[in-house]
Amino acid sequence: MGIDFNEWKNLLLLHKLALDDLETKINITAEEGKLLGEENPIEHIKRRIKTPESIIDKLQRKGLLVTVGSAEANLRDIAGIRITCSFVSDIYKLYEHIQKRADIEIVETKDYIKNPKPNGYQSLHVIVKVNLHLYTSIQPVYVEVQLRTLAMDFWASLEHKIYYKYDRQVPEYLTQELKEAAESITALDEKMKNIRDEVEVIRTTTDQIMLPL
Ligand code: 0O2
Repeated sequence: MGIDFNEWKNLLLLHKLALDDLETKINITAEEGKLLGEENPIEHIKRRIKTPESIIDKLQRKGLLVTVGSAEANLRDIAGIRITCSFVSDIYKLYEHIQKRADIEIVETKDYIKNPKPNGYQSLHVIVKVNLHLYTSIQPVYVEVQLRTLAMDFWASLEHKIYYKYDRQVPEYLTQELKEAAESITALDEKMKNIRDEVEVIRTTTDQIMLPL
């Protein structure tokens, strides 16, 4: 039986609007940071809305009722936003900011940076609830926010391609290599942080020397 796209249209539209809303909030924060002379913690933002096929697939995998109502009640990642940062510290800085905001409610946090998945996957996952102010009502909508570094993103996108290329049955030697690559990613993130800290020390020392007496 085919999918009745009309049935899903409203659900997907709500999630699109929630993404618009959240992305604007995050961009305002980044712009404000620039005004205050801070470095922008965000490298880039990507967003996606699950297709009806992928929503149905997930409901079936979880043994849930395959209806629009069931998707709305049970899934919290129909809308997803991925924020890529240069440094791990930027991720936690943004996370703290989201925690403090009164207009975004954090519902669940999964820290795969402090506790990577067994395959090496790293990211900070945060399910948030935004209240969408519509004409006639205020509609709560869930969005999955994934925060990761550029290096983590590089790893995850390659792993994702390999996972689907091998139809979820990745050969053991590749799994092992991906795990090793994930360890290198952690080491690289740490090294980049140290370089940034060193540059920061030089910059503040130079600023002090340049200060008029
Ligand atoms: P897509 O195409 O990105 O939307 P749940 O959502 O609770 O049923 P789970 O696994 O507990 O399932 O959720 P979790 O851990 O928060 O991960 C959900 C999303 O994180 C995935 O979405 C991926 O985007 C990403 N992710 C999680 N684990 C991995 C991994 O091992 N490798 C890569 N590359 N990405 C991962 P979707 O819906 O699977 O896919």
